[in-house]
Amino acid sequence: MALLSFERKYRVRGGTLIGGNLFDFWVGPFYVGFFGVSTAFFALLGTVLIFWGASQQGTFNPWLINIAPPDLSYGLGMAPLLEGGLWQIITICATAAFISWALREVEICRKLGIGYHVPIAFGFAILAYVTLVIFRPLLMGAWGHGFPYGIFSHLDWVSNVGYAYLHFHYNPAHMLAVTLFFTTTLALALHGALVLSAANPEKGEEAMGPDNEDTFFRDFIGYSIGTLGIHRLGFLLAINAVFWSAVCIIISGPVWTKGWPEWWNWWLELPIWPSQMGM
Ligand code: UQ2
Repeated sequence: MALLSFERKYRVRGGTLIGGNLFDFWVGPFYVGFFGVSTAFFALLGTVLIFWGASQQGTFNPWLINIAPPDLSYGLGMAPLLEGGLWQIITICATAAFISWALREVEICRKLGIGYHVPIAFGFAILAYVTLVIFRPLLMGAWGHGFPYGIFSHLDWVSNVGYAYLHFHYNPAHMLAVTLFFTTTLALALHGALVLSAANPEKGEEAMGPDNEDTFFRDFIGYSIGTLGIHRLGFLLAINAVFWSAVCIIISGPVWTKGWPEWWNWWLELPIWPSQMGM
């Protein structure tokens, strides 16, 4: 279907989750909706607060701006604005903006009658953020365990938290997450390369399709996962990379407080070793 006639077909009322027809319209190419308005509201408020915080700290150098969470001594209470309270409000704004954005995706999916795969995928990204600044601080008993909002400052936080567990690469969930991230890039490189190789021929040559793509991989490794399959695989690899990242940080502190290398002592403590049986 031509794009213009398709737009007329899908730009219909309905499918909204809240507010009925209130914000059910487009501005230029963009669907607005209740959640478009709430995204804009929270994103703008959060951004203004970051700039205000920067002004109070005396630097607008983008590398050095740092909005830090409260001191651990504030626990799970509210802190004064310039002692972490700003971070708390900005965290609320960011979370509300991200969730609004996901729900706007849901409304567009409903209008189009397509599946919810895109908002579900984005939901995993939201989960990663919320795990770091809400779930883990809640489980640890202080908002001060959230990461600071700043370019260098958040890098320092990652390094410090990593070293607090001696060597984060020994965290088994971290191992899984890293492996999934690498496998995700492998899958996308294979997929992107394969599609370009067939569908983007030299000038004057015919474009080729799935038959050639399948045949390449059948000749190469005896197996083709298929054109739909590669996208299912990519989706699963990507959301699992994010999921296991969330697991690896949520277990660091709330579940395991010692160094991660030491976790592997379970292997030496199995009752299959003579030394464990006093032999
Ligand atoms: C494929 C296929 C595609 C692809 C790719 C494959 C025609 C256009 C990349 C090959 C992928 C395989 C065999 C899976 C590799 C497994 C991992 C874990 C990376 O068969 O169908 O569609 O893009």
